[in-house]
Amino acid sequence: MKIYNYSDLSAAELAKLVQRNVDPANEIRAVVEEVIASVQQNGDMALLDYARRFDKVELDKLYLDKAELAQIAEQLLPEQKEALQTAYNNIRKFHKTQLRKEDSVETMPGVTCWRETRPIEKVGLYIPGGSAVLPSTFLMLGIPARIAGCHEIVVCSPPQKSGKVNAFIAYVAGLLNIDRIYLAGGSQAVAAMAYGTQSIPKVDKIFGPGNQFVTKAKTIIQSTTTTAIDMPAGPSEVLVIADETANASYIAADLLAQAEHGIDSQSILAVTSTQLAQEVIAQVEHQLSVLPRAEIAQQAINHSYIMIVKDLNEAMSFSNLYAPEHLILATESWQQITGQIINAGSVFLGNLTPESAGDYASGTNHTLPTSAYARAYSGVSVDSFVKKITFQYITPEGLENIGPSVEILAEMEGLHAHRNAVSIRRK
Ligand code: HSO
Ligand code: ZN
Repeated sequence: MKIYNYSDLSAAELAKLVQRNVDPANEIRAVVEEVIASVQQNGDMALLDYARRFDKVELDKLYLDKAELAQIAEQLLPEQKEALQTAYNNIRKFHKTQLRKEDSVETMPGVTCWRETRPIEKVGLYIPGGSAVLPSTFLMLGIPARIAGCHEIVVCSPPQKSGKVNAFIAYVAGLLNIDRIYLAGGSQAVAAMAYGTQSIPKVDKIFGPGNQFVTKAKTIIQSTTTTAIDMPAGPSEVLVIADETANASYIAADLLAQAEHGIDSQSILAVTSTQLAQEVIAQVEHQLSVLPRAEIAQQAINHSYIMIVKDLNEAMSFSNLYAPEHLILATESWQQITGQIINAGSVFLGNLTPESAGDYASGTNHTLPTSAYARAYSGVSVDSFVKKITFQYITPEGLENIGPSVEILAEMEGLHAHRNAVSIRRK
C-alpha cells in the first residue's frame, strides 16, 4: 500500500487520489446493448440461449418454484439457518422504523397539504451468483421490499451448473416468502426485468449489485425504458480513519474484508500515526497470506493506499472529499468527529464495530452508494421501494385565502387558463 502525507498534497493531487473510475465498463457497452436487444426481441428464447452460452447450463424452464426452492434449502445446517434468521430479524427490525406517517399541514386556513406513501408495484431484485454468492444481498433488498408492501417482487439470479440456485439463496427465498426465482443472470436478467419476457414480468424498478455487465445494463435501461434503478453502482470501498487508540490487526482485517470483494475494491486508511500505518501494512501482509481469496484481495490492496494525517479533523476533511461507501472510525474519540461527517454511505463507530456486522446482520442496509456517489445518494432503504404522493384539499374559506395569490401569480406568468381555474370557482 502506498503511503501519502495529506499535508504534502496539492488540491489537484488530492482530487486525483480520491477519484474513482466512474465508468470502467464503457468498453463493454456494445456487448451489453446487443444482449438487451436480443432479450427484447426473443424473450425467453434469448435467456435460455444465454444460460447455455454464459452459464453453461441447459435449462428446461426459466424459474424455480416455491416447492423446488424449499427442497434445495433443506441442505442448510441448523446453525446456518439460525444465522440467516438472526440477520433477517435484525434487518427487519431496523427497516421497520423507516415506515413513518407524515403530518398533514394547514398552510393557510382551509388549505391542507399532506404526503402519503405507496409501494412501487413491481420491483426486480438482482441477486449475484458469480465469484461470490450473496444471500445477504437478497435479505438487504427483499426485506425493505416486503416492508414497503411491493405487490410483486421479481427475483433473478444466475443458474449454477446444476441448473439450480445456491441453497442459501433458496432458504432466503423462503424467509421472504418469495414464490419463484428466475434463473437469469448478467445483463440479460436486467433486460428481462426492464422489457419483460414470456416468463419474466417487466418491473418498475430494478435493484441489486452485479458485475460490470449488470451495472452497464442497468444504466442503459434506465435511460431507454420506464424502469428505474436503485443507484449507479461501482466497485465496493472502505475508508478507515484511525488514531493511536486503534488496533492494527483489526484495521488490517477490515481493509482485507473489503479487498476480498473484488480486484477493483478499494481499502483506504487515513491514520494519525506513521508507526500505526507500518503496523497495519505488516498485519495486512500477515493476514492476507492465509485468505482463500488472497489473489483477489492482493490486487485490491495493490491499488489501495494510506493517508497520513495530522489529526482526526484532517482525516474527516479527507473522508468528506473521498465520500466513502463505508466509513470506519477506528478511534475511541469517535463521538468527537461524527458531527463532521458530510459524505458517507454507512458509518461504523469505535474499535469493536467491524463493517462485516453491517454487511450481514446488525440491521442496516449494505446496498450503498460507491464511487463518491455518497455525496448525493443514500443507501437502499424502505424509501427506495415506495413513492411519496402529495395531496391537498381546499375548503371554501381556503379558496378565498389562497385564490387571489394564485390569480396574480398566473397573471404574472401570462397563463390565463390557470387564473380562470381559480376565478371560476370564486364567482
Ligand atoms: N460489503 C458489501 C456487501 C457484502 N459483504 C455482502 C459481504 N456480503 C457491499 O456493501
Ligand atoms: Zn462486504
